[in-house]
Amino acid sequence: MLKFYFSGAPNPTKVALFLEETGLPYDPIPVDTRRGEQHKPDFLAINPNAKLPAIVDGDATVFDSGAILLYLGEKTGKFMPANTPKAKGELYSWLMFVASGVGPYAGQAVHFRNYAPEKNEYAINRYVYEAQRHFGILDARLAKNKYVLGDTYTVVDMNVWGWARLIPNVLGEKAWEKFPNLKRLTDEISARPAAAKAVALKDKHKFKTDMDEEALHTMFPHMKVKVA
Ligand SMILES: N[C@@H](CCC(=O)N[C@@H](CS)C(=O)NCC(=O)O)C(=O)O
Repeated sequence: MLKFYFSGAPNPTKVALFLEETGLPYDPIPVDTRRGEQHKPDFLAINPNAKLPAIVDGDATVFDSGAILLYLGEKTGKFMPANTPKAKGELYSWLMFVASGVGPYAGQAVHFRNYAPEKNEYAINRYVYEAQRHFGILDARLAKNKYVLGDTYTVVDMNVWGWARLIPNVLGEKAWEKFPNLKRLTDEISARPAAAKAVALKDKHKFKTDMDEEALHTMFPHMKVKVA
């Protein structure tokens, strides 16, 4: 059975959404990042980048949420756009846009707002600005299309949902006012039974919740290593 390595964080939750939407049988394997389990050799053999999510499906090992969504979409043929060059061009572009823009900027915005030891206004402004700009691009796209790729719900919407549902944490409580179209999509997906199951998956395991020194140092190792 497909092994799904997960935590309760945004990137694994997108993959949980796909698995729940399709009903593909899977074995959920918790990896507690606040206890440093992502750095254990057994897990590094699956994802050398020491992050969640990852899957092992027969002899295939896949890590990075966008890659996993694409892999599972191709494997099942579900939640994929038409198999045409035009539709594939859009699929790859928007998946990579989320992977290289939305995720990293939103993640850094949260890091500098909540976890950096000093409040660095320049860093906070840059990352919040860029996260907001990326969500704005999605919002404009969704003003014209029901879903990111057009008329149908696809893996790209799942990839977007993983971060968009956390917009208040990334940009502040009032941020939804700026993205009414993205809010419509996010609310629609969050109301699906599969989304409720994906979000609830973390409750089946007792993940560490404290962001104590052990957690900070294991998730942000640069805090104790000076390289610049
Ligand atoms: N590009 C990766 C990013 C994965 C990622 O940053 N995962 C976070 C949770 S959302 C993680 O495992 N963090 C633990 C750590 O950095 O130690 C993806 O999209 O899957």
